[in-house]
Order: sequence, then structure tokens, then C-alpha cells
Amino acid sequence: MGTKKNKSIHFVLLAIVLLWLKTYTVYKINFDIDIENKLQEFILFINPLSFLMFIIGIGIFMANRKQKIFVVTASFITSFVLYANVVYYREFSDFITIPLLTQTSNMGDLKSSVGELVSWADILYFMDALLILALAFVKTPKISFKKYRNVGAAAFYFSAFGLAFFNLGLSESERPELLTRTFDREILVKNIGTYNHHIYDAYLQTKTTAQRALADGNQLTEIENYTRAQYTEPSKEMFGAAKGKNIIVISMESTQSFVIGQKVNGQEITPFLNEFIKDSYYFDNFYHQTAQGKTSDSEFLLENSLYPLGRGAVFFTHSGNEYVSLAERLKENAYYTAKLHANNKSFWNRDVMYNNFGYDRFYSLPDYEVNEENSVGWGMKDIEFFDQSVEHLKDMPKPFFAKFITLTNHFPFELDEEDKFIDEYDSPSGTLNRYFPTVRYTDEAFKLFIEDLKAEGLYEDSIIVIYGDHYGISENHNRSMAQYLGKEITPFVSTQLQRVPLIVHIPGHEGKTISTVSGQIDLRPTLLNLAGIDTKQDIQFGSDLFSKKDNFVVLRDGSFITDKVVYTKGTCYDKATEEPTEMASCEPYIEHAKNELSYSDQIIYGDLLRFYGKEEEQQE
Ligand code: GP9
Ligand code: MN
Repeated sequence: MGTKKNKSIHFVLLAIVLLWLKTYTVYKINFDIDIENKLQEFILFINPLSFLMFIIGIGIFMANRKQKIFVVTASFITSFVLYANVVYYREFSDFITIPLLTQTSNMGDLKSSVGELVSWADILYFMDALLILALAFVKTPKISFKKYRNVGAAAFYFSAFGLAFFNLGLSESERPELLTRTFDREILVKNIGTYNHHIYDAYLQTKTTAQRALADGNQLTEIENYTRAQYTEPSKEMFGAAKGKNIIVISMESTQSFVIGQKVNGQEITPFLNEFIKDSYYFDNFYHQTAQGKTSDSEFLLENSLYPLGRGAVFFTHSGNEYVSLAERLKENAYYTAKLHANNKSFWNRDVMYNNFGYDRFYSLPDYEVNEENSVGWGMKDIEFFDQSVEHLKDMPKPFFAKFITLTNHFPFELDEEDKFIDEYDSPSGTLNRYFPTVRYTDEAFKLFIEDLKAEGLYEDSIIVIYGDHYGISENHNRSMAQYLGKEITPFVSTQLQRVPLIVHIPGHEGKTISTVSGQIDLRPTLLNLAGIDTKQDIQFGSDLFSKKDNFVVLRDGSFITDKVVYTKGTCYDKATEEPTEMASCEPYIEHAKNELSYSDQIIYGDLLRFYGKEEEQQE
């Protein structure tokens, strides 16, 4: 009042600035966000601000006590949201989405992993909120807790709106189609910020719920034309090569191709697989295409030859959809179908989804004798798991399709001393160090399993398919990975590291390495053709790996790989030089990659397969 100039800082503004600077610091320290130019850096810097002004800014409509309570609470909640993203990012190099939060049935099993990911020092992430809390109790004229007058409040919110539009405008110029056709969450967060990303995510959540209700069969016709046009005839020699034989498919937890044929501390990492590959078909350019649904995403790809979703796990979000699964097609053709995985049946909502896929039997936790001795980390050890599984195989009607999922080589890669067949690696990343012995352990489990199959007379009557489900070592461990590989981990190298092994063993066939660029999307048509089942009429995005000629694979974040180029994070790389190259080399495939993902998404969000075979009726 009067003429005395008020030099105090407003409490609300202080909270906003602290949160803003903290968020930017976390971006720089905790999130590995690729910045290519000054404009991108600028966008990154300003992007938390509009959201914080909108939310924390509500405090300006209150005074004193009410304002303090509101601002302190809002600061803690916002800090917690940021911190939760930090923790999730530590393991998954990705940001949280709403569907992930509803997957609570997975939480119990995640406990061992979360313990590895949080520490007491993390209190630092709440420093600003704690400071704000402390200041709320301090009586000083330097901080004002007044309510804003109408003009002040209007100006404040006008600036917040202006800033939000300015931010969005800059981002759209940097990245056209940002909010409509971006499959890479890092690019989204880089542009609109981590908080706005949650708002956008909430919008997507509402939109996808409406999409099913609004869908009709005509949408499917366009997609069907697209997938039919891509159809590849199966090769004559391979079609039916496994007819009448059992099909054993093993999903190998967290195993990437970079360990195959390699050594650590001078010791072989996968001695058994290296031998097994010699008399199998080995695909060395085969990529995983999973996202937040991890193992379950790879299962989804295998069953349907559809892409999993860009956000959340389709096993949870769309378990009620109509699908034409691999299991269903095999069952129609007289196969007995079973899943074997020694974990809670509800993990990843598997029990519901397997039912939907039409499996005859799911051998889960109660079907195994699991105790302290034969468990480590996430549960039953692979050697025991295979050992007990052979008993189940013996009981099954023949021919059977048996799908196994291993578990021991799972983050945080724990192992009992007696199971360490090779030494840990020595790098700053404990995760990477422990990874090698656990991969080696699963390799041993395979050896014993194959011996068992031979002893039981099942080996000669079965084709055996082994594939890696997804990466085990996230980008969080790039420095140590660089040490192991002896080269810098550029986005190009990261993309190449998304290769997982695929091994197809057919009795009587000689070994051969096939280097066509391919992915998990191709498993369904390949397996069905081997079993002599034609898939010409099926809506699927993959091709038979034994006849596929086009070297092309799309990853779930929109990256793609051909025989010549790698496209990732908006940059085109030449495979020969491993360096960025002109965009023209990638241009011809960009639209194709986007179409693949968005057609597949349309099928899932619209539950379009429920109209399959009924489109004509609809059109009349
Ligand atoms: C759990 C196992 C691991 O049953 O499949 O799942 P992940 O965390 O790899 O998706
Ligand atoms: Mn997995």
C-alpha cells in the first residue's frame, strides 16, 4: 500500500520457476533426449512452463493459508509424477502412459525390479517441493502469498495460453504431424514436455475408447486390400516342411542378437546356441517390434502378425477383441495347443488373452513344483522349468503346438552362485555385467532341454523355433554397452541392437543363415506355412521368412530398417557407413512405415476383425 515498492517474490511464481528448472534438469540428466539443434533445445527448455503455469497457477486465485496448501500439494504431486517417469525411464527408456497404470496385476511381480530402480538419494527429486513447504512456514516480507487481482490473473493465464500455442507452433514446424502420426514417445515429450504428454495421453485414452464404437466394416476393406497386396507366396520347398510335426516355440527372455557367437572375458556366452544354429536356419537380421507390453507384445506379434500398440499393453487394453490367432489356425488343423510359463497366470493378463486366442491349455504356476531351491529373481529357474515341462509335453496329444516362455534372464538378472557358468562383465553397469551370466544360464537350460527331448523321442518329431522377445539392456546402459562393443552407441547402433535371435530347427534340414531384414511380425505366416497351412486369406502384416524378398521392417516407434538404411528418431542413416545420410534415401519408405502401424492400430482400436468376412454384407 502507499508508495512503497513491493520487492517480494510471489509464492506461486517461485514454485513454478523451481518446478520448471527442476524439470529441465531432469530432462538433461535423467532422460536421454536426442537434441539436434538449438531450436530443439529451446523447445525442450520452455516446454514444461505452460503446463506448470496452468496448474500451479491456480494458486493465484487464493490467498495465504489456502494458497500455501494448494501450492505445496500441487508441487508434491507434480514432483511425484516426474519422479515416477524417472523411475520407469531407468529401466524402460520410455515414459509412462495411462494404460500402464491400470496394469496393477503386474505390480506384485515387479517388486524385485522396483527395488533395484529406486534409492534414498532420490529424495533430491523432491528438493524444490520440500523448499516450498518450508517457505510456507517462514514469515518473511520477501515472499507474497496474496491473491492476484482480476487483471493480473487474466494477464497470467493469457501468457500461459500464449506460451502453450507458441510451444506447439514451434514443435509442429520442427516436426509436422506431431500430434497425429508420431509413434515415438521421445519425440512427443521432447516437443510438448513430460507433463503435457500426460494430458495428450489422456486425450488419446478417450479417443481410443470411442474408436471401437464408431468403427464399421468398411474400414477393414481398405486394410484388407493393403495386406493382400503385400502377400508373399510361400516357397515350394518349405511349405508344409513341418506338416504333422510338433511345433515347439520358445520365447527367450530379454535375449538380443549381440550375444550370439560372442565372448565375454574370453568365454562364450551362448555355447549351446552357437552349435544349435549350425544345423538350423538362423535369421541374423531379425528385429523385435515390442513396446510397453514387452513379452506380451512379442506374443501378440507371434499370434496375430499385427503390431502391438504404441501405448500400453494390448494384452490388457484389448483382450476382448476378435482375433484370428496362430493357435486358433493350428487348432483348426488338428494341433493341440498349449502355453507353458511358470508364472502367475494373470501376469500380462495372459489367462484372459490365451483363452481368447483359443489355447487348449495354459500350464502356469500351479502346474509346476516351485520352491526356494529352484527359484531365483522372478521365479522358477529355466533349467527346472524345462525339466518339468518335458513331463507336460509327454502328456499332450500329438501333434502339439507348445509355446514356452523363459524367465531367468530377466532384469535385474539375478543368479545363484552355483548357476554362474561364466563370470560377470566388468563395467559401471551392474545390469550389463550380470546379463552375460544369466544369458549363459538360459543357454545351458536349452542344452539340457534338447537332450531331454532327444531322450523322450520328441526331438525328431518336432520343429523347434527359438526367438528373443525384446531387448534386455536398455539405452540407460549405453556407456557400458559402448565399452563392451568397443564403439559408440549412436541411435544407429541402438536400432541395430534391437535385433533378437531367431532360430528355426527342422529335423533333416541343413543349417543356413538367412539375412533378410525381418521381424516378429513375420513369425505367424512363417510357422503356418511350415505347417502346410495357407494364410492367403488372413489379414496379417508379416510375410513368410523363407520367401520374403523385401528387406524391410518397422519397429513400434516408427523406426524402420531396410538392407541399405536405418531410419530412427527423424534421421536417416546409411548402413554401410553407419553415418547420417540425406533423407532422400529413407523418403520412399516413410509413408509405408506409417501406414503399417496406423492400419494395424485401426484394426485393434476399432476391433475390426469382428467384421472379417462380413464386409460385403455391410456394403449392401
Ligand atoms: C513375466 C515375464 C516377463 O511372466 O514374461 O515379462 P516382461 O517383463 O519381460 O514383459
Ligand atoms: Mn520379456
